[in-house]
Amino acid sequence: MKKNLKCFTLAVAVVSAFVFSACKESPAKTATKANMYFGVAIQPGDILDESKAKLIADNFNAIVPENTMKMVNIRPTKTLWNFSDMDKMVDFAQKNKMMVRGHTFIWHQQNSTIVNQIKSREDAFALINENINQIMTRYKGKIACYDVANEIFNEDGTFRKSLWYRWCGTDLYEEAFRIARAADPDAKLFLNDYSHEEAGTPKAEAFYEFVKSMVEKGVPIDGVGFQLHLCTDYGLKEDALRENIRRFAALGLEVQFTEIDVRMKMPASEADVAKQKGMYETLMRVLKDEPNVSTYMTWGYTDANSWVPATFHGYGDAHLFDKNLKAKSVFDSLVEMMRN
Ligand code: 9MR
Repeated sequence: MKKNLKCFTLAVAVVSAFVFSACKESPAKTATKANMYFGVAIQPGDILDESKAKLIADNFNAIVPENTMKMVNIRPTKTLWNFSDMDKMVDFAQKNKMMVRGHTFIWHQQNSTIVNQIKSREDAFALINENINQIMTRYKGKIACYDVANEIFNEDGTFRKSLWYRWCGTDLYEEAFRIARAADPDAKLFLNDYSHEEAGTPKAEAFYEFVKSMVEKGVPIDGVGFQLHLCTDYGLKEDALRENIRRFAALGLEVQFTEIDVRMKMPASEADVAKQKGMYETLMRVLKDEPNVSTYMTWGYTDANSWVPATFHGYGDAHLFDKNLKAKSVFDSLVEMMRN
């Protein structure tokens, strides 16, 4: 009798575990149901490792190559195109029904040595034209949106004196959007930047005015990227963020949160951990409220492999999964917010 009871209890436990796991929806699915993109920047190794690939596919419904599509990697020399890592990422995304962001065509960093051969404005236009056409033709219908240009402003609101700007002024930026529109008319085209998310700063104002002028001239731009590399030391001014988002909405533009992370001074205090959670949550709440925001991309998923400590010495733990790839409570909270 006792043995029968034991068997019965065991059977009930097994069945309930099965039912529970069958019903438990993955965060990726939750995001899709919520009609939003919850994504992550990945590196080629992430999808070669089975357990990391599963973690990414289960928890996110969008990806962006952290470095793979940058010129230095995808076109290391004039005649050498290295599409293999990008192809793998795009295949991975297709298999798992994930959206892909393309990042990025025009930037002042991670260019290949081809740029040293630029001797004229025409050379600069020709190179960007080739790069955009090659990449967007190859991934037509598979990459949903692109950062056509990235980080073209300084903090004081002047244009960054990159090699692109020195050769072409702002003409190249605008032309790149036209080239991209022609290459894949269905892809959405973005201008992306950091520290311009809160209305009222010199950079935010200059960025907005430039984008407004593009819209007025009929340059084919669909939206703007707010990178949102945040730090608990500075917090986040929600009102100024919303004000900025709304003025882009008034121009008919989408805003995507493109590179979210929230770094903390290490070792992190309990207060900072709570503040970090609050900042991630604020962004999710803003996304849910503002109709022209539906993309929440995080810049890397784990503290084990992060660009943050190398760039901001003494800072870290900026991501949603810890060094052991365990989801932090902030991650669960974001999923809960997407669910409701
Ligand atoms: O995360 C990227 C890191 O691995 C690279 O070494 C670095 C090179 O500058 O670029 C990082 O990604 C940047 C992104 O492309 C644009 N916005 C800022 C990101 C963090 O620096």
